[in-house]
Amino acid sequence: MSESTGQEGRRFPAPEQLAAHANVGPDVYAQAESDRLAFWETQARRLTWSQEWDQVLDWSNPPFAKWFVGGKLNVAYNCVDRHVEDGHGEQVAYHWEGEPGDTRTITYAQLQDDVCRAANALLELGVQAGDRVAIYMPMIPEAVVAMLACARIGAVHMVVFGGFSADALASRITDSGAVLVITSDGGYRRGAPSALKPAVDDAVGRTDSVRNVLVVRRTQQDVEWTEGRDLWWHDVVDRQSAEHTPEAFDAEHPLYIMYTSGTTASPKGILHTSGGYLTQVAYSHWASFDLKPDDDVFWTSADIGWVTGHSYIVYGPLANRATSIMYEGTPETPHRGRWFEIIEKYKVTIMYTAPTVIRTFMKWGEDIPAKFDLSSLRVLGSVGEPINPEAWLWYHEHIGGGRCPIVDTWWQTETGAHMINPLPGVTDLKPGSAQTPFPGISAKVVDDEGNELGDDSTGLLVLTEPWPSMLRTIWGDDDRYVDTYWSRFGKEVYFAGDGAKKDDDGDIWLLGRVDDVMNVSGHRISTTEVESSLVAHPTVAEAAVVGASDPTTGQGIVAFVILRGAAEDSGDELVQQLRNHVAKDIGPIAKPRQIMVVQELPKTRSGKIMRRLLRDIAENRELGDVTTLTDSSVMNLIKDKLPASS
Ligand code: 6R9
Repeated sequence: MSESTGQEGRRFPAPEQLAAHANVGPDVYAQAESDRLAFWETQARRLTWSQEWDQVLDWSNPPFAKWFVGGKLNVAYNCVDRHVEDGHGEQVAYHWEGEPGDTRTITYAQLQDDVCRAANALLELGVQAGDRVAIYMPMIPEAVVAMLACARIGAVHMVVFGGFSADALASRITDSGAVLVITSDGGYRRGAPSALKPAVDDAVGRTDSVRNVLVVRRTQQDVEWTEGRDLWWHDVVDRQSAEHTPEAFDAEHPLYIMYTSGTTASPKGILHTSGGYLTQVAYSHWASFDLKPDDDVFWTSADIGWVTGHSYIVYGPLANRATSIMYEGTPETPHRGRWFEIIEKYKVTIMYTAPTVIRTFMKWGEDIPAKFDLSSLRVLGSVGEPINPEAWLWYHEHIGGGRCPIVDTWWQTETGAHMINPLPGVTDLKPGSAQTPFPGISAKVVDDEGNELGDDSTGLLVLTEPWPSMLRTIWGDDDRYVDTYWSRFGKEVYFAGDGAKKDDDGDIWLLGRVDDVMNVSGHRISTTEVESSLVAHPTVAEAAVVGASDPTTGQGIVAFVILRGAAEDSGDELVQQLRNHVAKDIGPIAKPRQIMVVQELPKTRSGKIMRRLLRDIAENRELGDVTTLTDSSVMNLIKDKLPASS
């Protein structure tokens, strides 16, 4: 990697105290390797099954896997009831913070009552096992209750991020054939109520599978009402009995569909099932974060509309009887210290967030976290994109007080749970690298022909053995499932779509999506590597790099940078300085052809930089689809910056 910070060579050994009491020790890798299936079988025993499986894995028809064949369990029972039965009913499941400052404390016993009532309500509305239920909600506790109520009766939930448009919701409802939509009048966002119900009305009007819309009252906004179809949650759910006997479902019973956008236009409905998914999210949550259910306060800052929310706000933490934080709003409302205030207030011990958030905090400056007591923190996590060493070190120092291991977790909607990450009590950490396949996971770096590469090489990331929380198919489209993930290197090798590099020690560095790996004069250069170098320059807060087609070199490197608050936009001179900095840092081959100083970068609602759009700009094309951008005016800002024919 680049020597940009001069610190990449630094290792951060596991803190002694943490290592001494860690949930998993160094022997876990050998254990998992000696008998992978036995290892996962042991992890499955963390759950309560009403019928034991006959076979751990059926891989007789790849790539269609069945895990814990013949086993039966109820996912909601495992997440809630069993903890109450074990005497932990009074333990807090969620400390919920609304954006306006209202709070709710929900114990496991209350959660059990709420989930049972909601399950009874769904049954009254005629929802049956196997039916699909769309959930389009803000970050309020009813969203979790709705998911668990579905799981409890065997209905398949399909959560759509509340920031998505009516169009996106409509296409997902149609593709999944949802019979019910659970939503709310709205939620709070950046200090104001933001309506949800109008988008549901619009979407449902264009579909024909939905019988009812169940509406939680959150913001008191006026809502249009379709008699006979729309029902208030408080009218239907509150009057139900808090008793409901969970039914055990097959280990392979569908649990949820989560749509994710690929490189093509239509989103893919990723299907996850019950026993294997819950096994791996529970085990990974416990092992990756060293979760101690009696002591820790765990916070995943994602939205439940993303897989990170499903696996590490809902299913993993609840299966492990964790106490979690759930926060409705944005990090800067009503002030830029809001998150740190929450950490201080609830004495959060484990924080899991995304590099884009860290870089935003960096931009705002370390003075803000310094005003709060963050000494409760002991483990930090990162997810969503490669974390550049600069952001890693800032996170480590200014949030983690130099004492908290950072667990950089590589995984995908499709993988369901962590796949490549260090373990906090075991691994010597390297800033910027996800390092090691998770115990029981087989990840390799291969060349274009699928040959495994040795240390010190760059190629494509593949997963060479099935894993319990793997996607089972793309909803309604087995062929697309096979084509997208299991055809490039044969039916038993999962092609992740990410580039990866193995360093001299065999540690894995994720390099971004393969369409983000640039090829300049036949050299492979990662957008991430150039971005890291730029961000390491004292004047740069954030950078996005794309490969723009170039008649001589194949691709040329074009960078978009946001300067740090204090840095003056000193125009051409600074741009030259930055180009030279990268050339010196990585090598002349990585010297950006062009650097543009901008105010903002276009990001998807899940915080990923939309390089496709930047490429369009860099190559002077008409802009592609911007509907999933958080704010499409960002693109105009960037375009305005451009010389007419750059
Ligand atoms: C969990 C999640 C998956 C894609 C994945 C990769 C990128 C996620 C990463 C990471 C480097 C990490 N990604 N975590 N890249 N290091 N720790 O984000 O799922 O939204 O499906 O995105 O995100 O490119 O392929 P999803």
